[in-house]
Amino acid sequence: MRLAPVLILAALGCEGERATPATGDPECDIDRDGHESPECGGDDCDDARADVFPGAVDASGREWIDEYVGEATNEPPRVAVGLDRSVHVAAVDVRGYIWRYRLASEWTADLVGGIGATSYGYYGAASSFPGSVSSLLVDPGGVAHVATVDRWLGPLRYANDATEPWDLQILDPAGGGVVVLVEGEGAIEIVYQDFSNSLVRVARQEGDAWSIEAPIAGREILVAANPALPGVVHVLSWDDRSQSTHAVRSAGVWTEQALGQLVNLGACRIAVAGSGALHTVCLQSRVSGSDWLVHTSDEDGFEFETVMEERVRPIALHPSPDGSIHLLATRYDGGEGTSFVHGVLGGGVWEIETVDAVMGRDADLAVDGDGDPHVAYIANPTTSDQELRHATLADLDGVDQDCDGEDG
Ligand SMILES: [Ca+2]
Ligand SMILES: [Ca+2]
Ligand SMILES: [Ca+2]
Repeated sequence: MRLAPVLILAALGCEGERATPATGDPECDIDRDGHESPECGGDDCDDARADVFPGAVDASGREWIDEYVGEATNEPPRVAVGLDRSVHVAAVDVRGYIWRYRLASEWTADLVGGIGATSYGYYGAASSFPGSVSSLLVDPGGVAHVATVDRWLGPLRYANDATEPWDLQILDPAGGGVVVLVEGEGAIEIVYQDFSNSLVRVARQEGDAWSIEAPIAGREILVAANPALPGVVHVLSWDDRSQSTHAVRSAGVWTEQALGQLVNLGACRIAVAGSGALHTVCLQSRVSGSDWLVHTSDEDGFEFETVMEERVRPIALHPSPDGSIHLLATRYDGGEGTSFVHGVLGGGVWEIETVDAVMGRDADLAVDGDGDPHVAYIANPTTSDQELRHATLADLDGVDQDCDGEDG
């Protein structure tokens, strides 16, 4: 199940099979497969799917398909899926503005706010220092929440789409590091780092106001919430001497467990499965110089097992409603981009596949209610043609991919 053939065919179609007349208007080729929509006189029978165009191959089974979402810069996008299966992506454009893209029947885009590449006065370096989207969460009511800080540890900001338009407000002028939105018990919360004081802060929404407390210590942190139990939050932290602590909040009470020296947690991602187990996937640096992808969970006492004997970097870890855990990782290739690795841990067994696509390291993963993964990523990361794209596993049975009017 590979992306590359789809992309190659798309490119061939672009060269040799473009219908005439071609307007060249980007609005006429929304899915960017080189074939314009019938409304524009083109021959693309589905201009919302880049894997559907004359010259494509009718396939069966499940395959990764990906599509253009919007313009973007090299800041990690965030992806989240609502209970209604709507896909939400938050990303930063080259001017430093944050957008929320939403896929229901088709993609829509709305402006969350500008975090101030320009207001900070370094417009010329805007592509280097835009705002960044730290966290995106869609709550059970369908409201999307965004939390941001900029690269220079600027203020922590927050907005949601419960009202139009978005209103990006400063929540903590002191800012913070790793910022994660979680569904607390009866309220949205933001868990983040207070670098200056080596504390973990929790901001809790109460009506229109926010209360902020710092219940535990922690310098560098990773945060994950239990998808089945709102209010249960796990924090893995480590100090200057790489001594790690696992803190869990349950029923409002924090308990902490010293873990000693784990692997370099800076190269880890964590997630909590529906069973309540905390899973950690890390790129483990070895003395021999060969780095391996390793996995552990608090269920087995943080004993690490090897997932891949390869240098791949975990980007995101996300629980699935079926109890499995999905992993997104990128493989270094030293070239223009990296291919990505998608793994699923179910029943104690890892299933790993490589998805060949040129992409940067800026990506995110979420899993929808059917257990299907959704990836948001920045394509063409080293060029000026950076694109925000969305990839997912699609069922190809019953799809007329080559536009000849039938499947097969
Ligand atoms: Ca098209
Ligand atoms: Ca198409
Ligand atoms: Ca067909």
